[in-house]
Amino acid sequence: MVPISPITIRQVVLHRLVMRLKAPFATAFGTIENKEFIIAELIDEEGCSGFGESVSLPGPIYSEETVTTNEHMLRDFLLPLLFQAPIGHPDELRTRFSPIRRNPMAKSILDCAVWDLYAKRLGIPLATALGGRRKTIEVGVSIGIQPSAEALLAKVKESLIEGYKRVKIKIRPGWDVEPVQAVRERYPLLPLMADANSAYTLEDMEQLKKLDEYELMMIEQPLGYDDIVDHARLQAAMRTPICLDESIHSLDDARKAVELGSCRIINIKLGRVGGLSESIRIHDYCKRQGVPVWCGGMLEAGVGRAHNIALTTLSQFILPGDTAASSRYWEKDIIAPEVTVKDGVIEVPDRPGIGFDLDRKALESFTVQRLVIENI
Ligand code: OSB
Ligand code: MG
Repeated sequence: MVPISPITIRQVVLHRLVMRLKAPFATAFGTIENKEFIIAELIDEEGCSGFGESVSLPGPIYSEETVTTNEHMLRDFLLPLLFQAPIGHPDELRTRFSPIRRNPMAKSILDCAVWDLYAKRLGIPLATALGGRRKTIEVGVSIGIQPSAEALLAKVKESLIEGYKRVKIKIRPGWDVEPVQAVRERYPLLPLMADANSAYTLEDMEQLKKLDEYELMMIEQPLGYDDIVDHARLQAAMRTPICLDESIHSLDDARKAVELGSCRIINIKLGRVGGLSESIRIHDYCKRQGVPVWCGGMLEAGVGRAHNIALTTLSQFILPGDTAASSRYWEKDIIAPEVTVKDGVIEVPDRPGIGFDLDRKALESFTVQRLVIENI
């Protein structure tokens, strides 16, 4: 690869958007109706723009970060560090941001935008810059908690008609065996999994073990959002593989969870782990250990979706991810073209960077605030 000259960020625009989901998304931690997020646009000395999208929710209900804490971290801590010196390679941000404790979702916004800019300056797709080889990626759907088994079966049917081949359903105490059994009875061979979003404790062990009967691909994050100890006890008692989502924020977390036997599969969400550089480190470790990974989602708009697609081209992403089509969530997305899925497959764009253009008119129409920050 031809080396590039170091990147100097001249200006950053923080676009804050609110987009209404086509349908409310219900999980064990609450229901999401509107997606509120930041698109960070980093403009370099050549006038080239890189984009990153925040994945935190308006409230601290999935993790402790929120859209407003992300904005605070960006303005008061992370952007001053970004402006300090030119960037030779996106990886350098990991050390540059290391004095700032946690706040991975805030860091990830800039990490993703710098990776986009870096790939654009090299004139190559982001996927290629990350070391990904796949030209297509496989994806599934995540179906929120439904009012009844019939309603759930209708949603599953709809997804299969759209061509998706893997289905994840959200569960919680009182809505676990019934929905899993209903879907499994109707579709005996469907690749099916359940996501509990931390709604259980070890006291629920017997109930969780009942799920072993239904040949699930995995059960995602059954226990505490910050736990890897109880999960190891549960995994030892269950046949179904446990996949960790909420508990994994870094390569170290992943290593400790694998060493303890807390999970057999890892969901990598680039926001939750601080960006693409840390995602690659976790990916590479899991590949060495033979632990399958897949790319999780946070109901992203187009920019976040594009980063997820690029990440999923890495070789250890051997299980379908949650990056479904734009039209599953949005009447209108902020990128052109929108993300489309055919037979459960997304074609990886071959244009430089994230490979999708921002639809400036759409971006404008969802923007509720714009902050322009100069590097002086
Ligand atoms: O736990 O994977 C999760 C959405 C918001 C917050 C957490 C999660 C989810 C999803 C949806 O499951 C994934 C998606 O379709 O983007
Ligand atoms: Mg999850």
